[in-house]
Amino acid sequence: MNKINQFTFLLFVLLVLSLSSHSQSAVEEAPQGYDVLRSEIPHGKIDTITYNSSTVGTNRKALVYTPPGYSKDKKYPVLYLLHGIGGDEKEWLNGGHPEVILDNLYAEKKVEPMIVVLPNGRAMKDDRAGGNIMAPDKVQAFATFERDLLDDLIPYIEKSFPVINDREHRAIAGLSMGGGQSLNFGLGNLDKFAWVGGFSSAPNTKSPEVLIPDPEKAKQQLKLLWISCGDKDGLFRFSQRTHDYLVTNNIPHGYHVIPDGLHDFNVWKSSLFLFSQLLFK
Ligand code: FER
Repeated sequence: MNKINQFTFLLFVLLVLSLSSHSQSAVEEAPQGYDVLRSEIPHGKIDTITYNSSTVGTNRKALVYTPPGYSKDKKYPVLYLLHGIGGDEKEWLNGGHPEVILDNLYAEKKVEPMIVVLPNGRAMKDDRAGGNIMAPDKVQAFATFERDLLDDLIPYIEKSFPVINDREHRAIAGLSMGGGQSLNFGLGNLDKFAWVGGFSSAPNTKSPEVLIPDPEKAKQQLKLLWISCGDKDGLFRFSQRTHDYLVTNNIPHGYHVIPDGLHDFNVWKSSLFLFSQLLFK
């Protein structure tokens, strides 16, 4: 090779290297077995808690996953992990087994010790998922949950568990309606949450200009904003439109598009796998 060809070749190599390290498509995937129960490793624990909701005027239930090695002598950050329109506080547990995914990650030291709270995000007296789940009062209850979360559940968790109670140690994420809630509540309360994730976010997601009216403030305050969706999900456009606005306004974020991904737990489980490893680091 002559000098010019050598130079051209070097430029080409540098170009390929820089493309592969920045490309959005060069994302890692959850490896085989990430969601399979391993009996030989330590396991976290799941408890049901009951808190008094001044918002709803009832006692409400949530599940709490504490990690392997959990101790009241340590202090933990907290992830609030929200369900979809057809679910309740047990949807993640029954459909996604987040405890298996997280136990496996702990066994490989790939996740920061944290408490995961699985609330019921339908803040109304009858908060079960029965009947017409699309009824206006039930959909409204997903918006009302913002007050229940901030005024009732978070204070309960913070007085009942050894948690670090500041924004940098509080995350919110969820699937579908819960994804919309997470973006709405997280970005709408940056003084409360520094880590925000929306998986397959639903039409309840506020329009980007309303979600992030002040891009500079969001940039300063956010530790992580992470969006995922399957490209075959009928709700894909809600994630895309948020992503487009974030790109236009230079707001750093993760955008994970799952090829052929649908509106299902394959997407939500691998999203939890990827998102949880970024938290509190
Ligand atoms: C809608 C379509 C889907 C809607 C909500 C959903 C409130 C939620 C889906 C889910 O949570 O899985 O029009 O309107």
